[in-house]
Amino acid sequence: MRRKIVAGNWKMNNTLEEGVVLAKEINELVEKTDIKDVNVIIGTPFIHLTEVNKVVGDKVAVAAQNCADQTSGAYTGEISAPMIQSTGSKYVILGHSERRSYYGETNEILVKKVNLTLENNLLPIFCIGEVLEERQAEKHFDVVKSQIAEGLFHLSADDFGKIVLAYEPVWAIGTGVTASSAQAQEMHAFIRKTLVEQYGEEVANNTSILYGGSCKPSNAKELFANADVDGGLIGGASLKAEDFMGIITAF
Ligand code: 3PY
Repeated sequence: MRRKIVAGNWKMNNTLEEGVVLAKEINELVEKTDIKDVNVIIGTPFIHLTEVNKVVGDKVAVAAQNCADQTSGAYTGEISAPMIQSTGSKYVILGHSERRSYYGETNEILVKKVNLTLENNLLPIFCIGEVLEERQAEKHFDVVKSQIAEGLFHLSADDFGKIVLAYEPVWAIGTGVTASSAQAQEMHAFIRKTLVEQYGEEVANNTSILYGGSCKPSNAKELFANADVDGGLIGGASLKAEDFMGIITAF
């Protein structure tokens, strides 16, 4: 059975103090609400990981938003998977479109990051998605398929089983534009079919595929009602505890 997941992506927001306050607020709301079987994750900047892990209970897991493509050594400014693991975090968001486009993250680099994440007992939330021009040129299915194949299909079925996928159409990130519920379902179903072809029905049916890109309390219900949408990777709306809860309770 695949898991329902709502993961926040705080991006580069919040001082350490602000982040701890927000994490406490989210944790409190999650603890007092009957959220049934939804896995809640908060993806914080690196500086928050240790402190946020101290203030959340076992209903909230913590994710880093990136990791280095090396384990240790002379890589000034980088944070490695073993370092993330030592903070008590469980997940690493990898391949977000902002990292792909602003920091030149290629599928080749992502293969190294995925491998290091898994080797260090962390679970990747692997982001994929097309830019507007690719959708307009009707290349969106090919783009997403090749991001998955080049970034992840070197994995054994066992390791692939640890991956959470997040489909984030780049044209919907930070723009206020959301993919329609039908567009999201169409792509998620395509992704699942791609996984069936590579790993078979069981692995494909057990993989959580999240939708990301301007997901908010007002549209989450409709998006999550789709058969192949297993939750969301949430940007701006994860920065306010009430909004984030509005999405967590939208299933
Ligand atoms: C967004 O919702 O804007 C995101 O990029 C989530 O990762």
